[in-house]
Amino acid sequence: MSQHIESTYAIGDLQGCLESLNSLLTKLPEDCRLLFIGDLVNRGPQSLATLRRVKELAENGRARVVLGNHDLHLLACAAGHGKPSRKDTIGEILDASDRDELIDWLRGQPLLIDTPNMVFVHAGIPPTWSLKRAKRLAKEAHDKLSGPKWKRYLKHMYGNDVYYAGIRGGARRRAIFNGLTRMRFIDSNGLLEFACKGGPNAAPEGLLPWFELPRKVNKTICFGHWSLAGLQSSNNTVCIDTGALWGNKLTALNIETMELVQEDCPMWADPKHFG
Ligand SMILES: [Mn+2]
Repeated sequence: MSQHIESTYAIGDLQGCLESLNSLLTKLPEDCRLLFIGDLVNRGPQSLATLRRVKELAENGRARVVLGNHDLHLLACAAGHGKPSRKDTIGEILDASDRDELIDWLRGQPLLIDTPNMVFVHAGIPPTWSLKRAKRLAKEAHDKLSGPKWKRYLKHMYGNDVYYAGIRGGARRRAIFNGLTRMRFIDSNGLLEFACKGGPNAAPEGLLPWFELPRKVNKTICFGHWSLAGLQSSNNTVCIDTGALWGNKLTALNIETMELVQEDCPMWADPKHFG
């Protein structure tokens, strides 16, 4: 007898848009599983309540999460490295009574989830990385973040380092974070470029969206992070960040059938200002 298996929906970047999430969930099957593609918080209106909600869904066994760059930024601030900027909306989390539970839960989440048909990661997988390398580096960062020395690991998190064999120390962790959670454009030498925040069609001279380069990973990569790439499936990738934050849509993708369910969202920020 075949067992009933609940369907799974991957959900795009929330960035604190709790009402949009709640509305979207009413359109999905009640028993479905959820997989959040990262950037649960920041820039949007309800970062604290959103984080509490996703944590609750995860602890009820209904949701899984991969970490995004904004989630890592929150963890770095919680670790005492850096402060929220003027546009950030994570201050309410840092001030919350349940801050420690929220932060400890968040830092225990992975940077990559691999399934038989698809691999899930916030920004993508650099074209020169094999799936084995991506999983090994994601696990390395996850082990550090979920371990006792996590605060030290998040020191000096920002910098444009790119992975190479033998890379060590701060450059190594930055290369992992950059490759999995920040990457958009890439040059012909495989170097990542972070200054340009336009859409894929706004590529500066000599740069291409990472997903247009020949790649070592054969499996479909589902990612978020690049709302100006919008909902698109090209070259065996699918981007599900569709700009919930800036008045476009929050997207759920059924990862077995590729059915899409979307929610129209109010505008909270200018798309050029979210990084
Ligand atoms: Mn992001």
